[in-house]
Amino acid sequence: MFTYLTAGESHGPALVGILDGIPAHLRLDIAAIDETLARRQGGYGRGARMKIEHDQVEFLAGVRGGETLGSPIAAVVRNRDYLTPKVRALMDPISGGGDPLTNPRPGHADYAGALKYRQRDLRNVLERASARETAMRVCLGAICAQFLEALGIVTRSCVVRIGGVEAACLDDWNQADVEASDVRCPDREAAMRMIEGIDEAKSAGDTLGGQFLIRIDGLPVGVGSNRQPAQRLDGVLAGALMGMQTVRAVEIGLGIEVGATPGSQAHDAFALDGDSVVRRSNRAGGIEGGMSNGEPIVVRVSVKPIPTLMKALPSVNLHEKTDAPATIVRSDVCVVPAAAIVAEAMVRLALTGPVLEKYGGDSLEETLDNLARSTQASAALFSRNLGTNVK
Ligand code: EPS
Repeated sequence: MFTYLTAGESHGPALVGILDGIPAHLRLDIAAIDETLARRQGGYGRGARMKIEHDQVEFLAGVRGGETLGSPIAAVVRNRDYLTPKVRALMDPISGGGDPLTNPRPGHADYAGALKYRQRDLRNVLERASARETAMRVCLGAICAQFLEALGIVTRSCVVRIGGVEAACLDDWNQADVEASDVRCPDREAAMRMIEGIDEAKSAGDTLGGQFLIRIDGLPVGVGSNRQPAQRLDGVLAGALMGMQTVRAVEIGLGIEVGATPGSQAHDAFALDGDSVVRRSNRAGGIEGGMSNGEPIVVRVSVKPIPTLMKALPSVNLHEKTDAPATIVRSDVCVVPAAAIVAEAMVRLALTGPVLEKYGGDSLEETLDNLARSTQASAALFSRNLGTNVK
C-alpha cells in the first residue's frame, strides 16, 4: 500500500515527511526536488517569509547512493525562520511559549481549531494549519513526479484567474511560458493585469484568490476504479486537491457547466481513425466511470483569498470577550501561483497509489514491465487479427 504523512509547524524546527510504497531503484534527481521546492516559494504576491526560507530536502531514510531502496522514505525540510531567537523562544518544543493569540481570523482554522483542541492560544492551532506545511507535500510529491515520469505520466499546472482577472480560456499551454511568468499564467496580457491587481490588493491591505488548471498527460486507460466510491479517480483527485488549505472547489472536464449542458453536448463521442478509437473532444476531462480513459486529465481548481488581511477583518478577543480586529501575522497577498505548485504535488501523491495498485512492482523495473505488458494487452484486446474465437 502506498501512503504518506507529514508533520511540522510553520515556525517549528522543521517539516518532516514519510513516503512509503515507492518502488526500489528509482534514481532520484535531488536538484529537481529542490527546484520544485523553490518554485513553490515563488510567485508574485508572496510575503517576507519566502526571503528567509531556502527550502531544501534532506533525506534520513529510504534512499542510498541517490536511489530509492523500496523502504519508507523519510525527508526533512528545515525552517530557517526557527533559527531566529524570537521565533525559537516562541516555538521551542520544550521551552517555547509567549503571549497567546486571541483574535481568530475569519476564514482561517483559528476559531474551529481552538474549540476542537481546547487551545486558549490560537498559535497552537495556526502553526499546523499554516500552508507552510505544503513545502513537505511538495517535497514528497516531487519524488512521486520522478516515479510517474519514469512511467510517462506528466502533471503540469497554469494559473487562469487571479481576483477579477481571467486569462484566455485554454486546456493546453506552453509550459515554458508558464515558468517564465511571475504569476504562472501563459496569457501575458492577463498576467500583467493580475500583477496590477495584486499590487492594488496589497496597498488596500487585502488578499486575492483565483483559479488554476492542472493537466495530466500520459496516464494509461484504467487507472482508478468503478468498484467502490473511494476508488473513483475523480473522487481521489478532488479529495487530494480539497485537502489543500486554500482550495474551495474542484472541477473535472466541463465541471459545473455540465449541469447546464444537454447530454448531446456533454459527452465525448467515439470515432475511428484508421484502426484506432479516438475522441474529438474531452468534456469528461479524461475520467469516465471513475477510471482514466486515456485522454488528458484536466482539472480546474478554485482557491480562496488567504484569510490573513493586513487590514484586519472584524473579529473578537476570545479571552476578553470584546470586539477586536482579527490577529495580523506576517503573510502573503496572493498564493495562487504557489498553490498551483502544491496542487501538482497533491495530484502526483494522489495518482501514485492508484497507479501502483494497477501496475504493482517492488522495483521500478517490475512496474515498467507490468505497464508494458498491460499496454500490449490493451492494444491487442480489440485487434481484428485476433481471429473469430474472440467473443
Ligand atoms: C507559507 C504560507 C503562509 C505564509 C507562511 C509561509 O502561511 P499561512 O497559511 O499561515 O498564511 O504566510 O509564512 C509565515 C507564516 C510567516 O511567518 O511569514 C508557506 O507557504 O511557506
